[in-house]
Amino acid sequence: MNRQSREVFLFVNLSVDSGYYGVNHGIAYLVPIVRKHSYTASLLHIGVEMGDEEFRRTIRNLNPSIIGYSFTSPQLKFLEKYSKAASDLPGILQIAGGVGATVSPEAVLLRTSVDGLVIGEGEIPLDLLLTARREHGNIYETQGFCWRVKGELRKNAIPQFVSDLDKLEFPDYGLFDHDVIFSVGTHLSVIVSRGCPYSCNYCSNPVLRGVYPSRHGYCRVNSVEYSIKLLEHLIREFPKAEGFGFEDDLLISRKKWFLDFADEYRRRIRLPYRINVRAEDVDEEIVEALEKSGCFQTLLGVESGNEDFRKEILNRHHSNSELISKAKLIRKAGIKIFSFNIVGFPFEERRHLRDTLKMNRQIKPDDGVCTFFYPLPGTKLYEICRKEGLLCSEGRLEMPTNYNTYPMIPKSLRQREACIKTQKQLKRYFKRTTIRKIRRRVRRNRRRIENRVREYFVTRMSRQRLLARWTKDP
Ligand code: B12
Ligand code: SF4
Repeated sequence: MNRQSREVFLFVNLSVDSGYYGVNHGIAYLVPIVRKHSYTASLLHIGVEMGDEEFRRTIRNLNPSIIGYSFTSPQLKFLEKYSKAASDLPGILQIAGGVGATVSPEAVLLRTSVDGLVIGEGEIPLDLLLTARREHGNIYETQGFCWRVKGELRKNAIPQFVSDLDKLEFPDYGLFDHDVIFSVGTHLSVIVSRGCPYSCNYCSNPVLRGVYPSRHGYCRVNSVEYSIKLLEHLIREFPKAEGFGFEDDLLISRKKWFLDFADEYRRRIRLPYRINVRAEDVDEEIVEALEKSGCFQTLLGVESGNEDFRKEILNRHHSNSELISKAKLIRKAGIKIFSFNIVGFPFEERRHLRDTLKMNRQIKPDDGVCTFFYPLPGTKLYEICRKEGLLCSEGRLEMPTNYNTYPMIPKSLRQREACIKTQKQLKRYFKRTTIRKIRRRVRRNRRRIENRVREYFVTRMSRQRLLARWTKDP
C-alpha cells in the first residue's frame, strides 16, 4: 500500500437551510476520480449550520489531506465560514467547486480561505490536480483551477469539457446518507445530461456554458444504453427505489434521443418517474412516449404568466396559448403537472403577478411552487438589477439560503407585499388542488367500496333466490 492510499479526500456538501436536502450529483461524479488516485473518499453533508468548533473537531477526526467544498452561490457565506475555520489546521489543501465557484471565481477566492477552486466541470481539472500532487508537480499550474498564490490570484486556462459523457464512470452516491438519497420519498434522483439549450435571463445555465473556450457541443447527454445501464446499476445498488426523479435541465429537448430512451426505459426499467419539461418541447409524440414509459409527473416552468414580460425580461419565448395547450395535452394523457413560478422580478408589476395566478388557474396543475426571484451572479438579470440600482446590500442579499425567504428586488414596500400576497395565493391554490385531489380519491374509493358491497349483496341475494327456487322445485 503506498502513502497516498491512506490519504483522505473529504468532500463537504454545503446545503445549509437550502430547502432541499438531496444528493449532490457533482460530488457523486467526482468520487470515482478521487478513488482512481487511491484516496479514501469521505463526505460531510452540512444541511443544518454547525458551529466553527464543531466543524474543526469533525475535520480533525476525519483527518483529510484535501477538503473539496461543493456549493451554489447562496451558500457562499458558509464556504467563507467553514474554510476560515479550517484554515489553520495544518497540512490541509482546501479547494472548492460547483456552480457557486464557476460563476464568480475571483470574488470567492477573495472572500474565503480556500486555496483554489475549479471553474466549470470538475472531472478533468481534479484528475490533473491529483496527478500533479502524486508526481510532485506544480499544482498551481493545474488547468481549470483558479488559485490564490502568495496573495495573488492566478487563473489558469480552462480545459474543454468532457465531450463524451459515456467516458465518465458511473456516479457514486454511496457516501450520502440514506435519508439524503431518498429525500424525495422512495424516488432516486438522477442526472444523465449536462446543459440546457435555452438561455433564460435569471438562470445560471448560460453562464456555465460561457466559461469554456468553445461552447460548441456543450449540451450533452449520455447514450441511451449508458443511461439505462446507469439506472439498472442504481436499482441494484438501492433496491428500495420505487422510481426516479430526472433532475436534468431538459431531457425532452433532444426529441429523437428521448423517444429512443423512453422506449428502452419502458422495456427495461418500468418504474414511475418525474421529469422537467418546457412548453416548446412538448408535443403529442413526446407526451405519448412519456405516458407509455411511466412518467407520472412533469415539472413545468411557468415562471411568469404574462407573455410580454416573459419574453422581454425573462427571455422565454413561448406564448400563453402554447403553455395552456401543452399543459392540456399532458393532463389528457393522465400525467400530473407540477408548476414552477417565480415572483419578485425586476420591473414586475401587479398586473404581471395577477397574470401568473391566472395562468396557473388555466393550466390547472396538480401541485406547484412559487419562489421569490434571487439575482444569481453572472446572469443577465443580475446585471440589469445592478445597473438599475436594484440590488440590496450584500449582507441582505446573502440572508436567504433558498428562494423562499423573501422578495429581494422590489424597491417599494407595496410591491414587496404584492409579491408575498401572490405567493400566498398560489400556495393556497396548490393546497386546494391537493385537497380536491384527496377528496376525489376518497370519493372514488368510497364508490369502489360501495360497489363491492352492492356486488356482494346482489350475488348473495341471487344465490338465495336460486336456492329458494331449487328448494321449491320437486
Ligand atoms: C440537480 C440540481 C439541484 C438538486 C441537487 C443540487 C446539487 N447540489 O447537486 C437540488 C434539487 C437539491 C437543488 C437544489 C438547489 N438548487 Co439546484 N440545480 C440542479 C441542476 C438542475 C443540476 C445540477 C447538477 O446536478 N449538475 C450536474 C453535475 C454533474 O454538475 P455540478 O453539480 O455542477 O458539478 C460539477 C461541477 O460544478 C464541479 N464541482 C461541483 N462540486 C465540486 C466540488 C469540488 C471540490 C470540485 C473540484 C468540483 C466540483 O464538478 C462537478 C462534476 O463536473 C442545476 C442546473 C445546472 N445545469 O447546473 C441547478 C442549480 C445548480 N441549482 C441552483 C440553485 C440556486 C439551487 C437552490 C439554491 C434552489 C433553492 N433552494 O431554491 C438549491 C440549493 C441546493 C444547495 N445545496 O445549495 C442554481 C445554482 C445557481 C448558482 N449560481 O449557484 C442552478 C445552477 C440552477 C439555476 N437556476 O441557475 N438543485
Ligand atoms: S429552460 Fe430552465 S434550465 Fe434552461 S435556461 Fe431556462 S431556466 Fe435554465
